[in-house]
Amino acid sequence: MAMLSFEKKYRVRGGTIIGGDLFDFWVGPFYVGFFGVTTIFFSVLGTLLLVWGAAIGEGLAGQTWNLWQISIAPPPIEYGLAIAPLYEGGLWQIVTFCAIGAFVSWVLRQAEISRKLGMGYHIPVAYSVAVFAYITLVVIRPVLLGAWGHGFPYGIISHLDWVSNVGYQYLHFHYNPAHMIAITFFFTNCLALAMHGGLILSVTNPKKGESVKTSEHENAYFRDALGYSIGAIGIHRLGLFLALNAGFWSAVCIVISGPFWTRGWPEWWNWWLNLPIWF
Ligand code: UQ2
Repeated sequence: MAMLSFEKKYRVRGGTIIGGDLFDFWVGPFYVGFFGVTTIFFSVLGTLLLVWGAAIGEGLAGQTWNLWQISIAPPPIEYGLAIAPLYEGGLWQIVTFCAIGAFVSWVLRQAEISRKLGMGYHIPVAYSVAVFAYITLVVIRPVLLGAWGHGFPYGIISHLDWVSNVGYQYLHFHYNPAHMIAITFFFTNCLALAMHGGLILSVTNPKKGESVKTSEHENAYFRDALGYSIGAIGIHRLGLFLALNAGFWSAVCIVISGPFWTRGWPEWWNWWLNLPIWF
């Protein structure tokens, strides 16, 4: 692949966390690095194990090549936090290990590239929140509940069934206060990105013969419409804040379900009725 004229300037040595110069090179447009190698290793191994598991079938469940029905499930609850036999959840455990290995490798590769370019760590920090949400689901919460069986199965339909079942286990999951906060962040994030995307496209797509509008126009639009403009950097800080909080409160809402609250979520709100201010 051809290198863009300015790209060479940014292909600087150093910034590696592990391996020194050993993997400090590019393959085509891609930076490799030690963590590029470990990312490839874990993602290829994990994916092959999923395909292999689907091919041989797991436990009593008959194998299927129906893409929607393929599922690699965690061990039964009875296995607790032990290592399970391969076809009784062991495969899920190894795949989970590979997934975490690949995700953490990717975070560290992002960090190496940030260091190399002298940038801040915003990108690896942001991605880490998504990885944290995944690890909360398949490690932190299962460990707090004492069984790997509390992880979610790796399958298209099966993971949806898992979400539905766990939701109903708490009667009505929408009464979970952390879930409410997470959803509010997701929706506000949608609003902010729609406003930002809409604004940028509107100023950069002038009619034929007209020139692209400036940041003055961007500010003026929202001052006219709302009496306030958050600014060009501000909107990106807001976007990062909203997105990170959406992921973070998602992790919180599931980790408190079980380890810290075992009844239905609607009942949690009884604290309000139990305030000593009513007569
Ligand atoms: C803005 C601005 C941008 C933007 C957007 C706004 C010039 C290019 C979208 C407007 C954003 C506001 C008023 C904040 C809205 C608050 C929430 C919680 C959704 O002012 O600066 O830069 O893209």
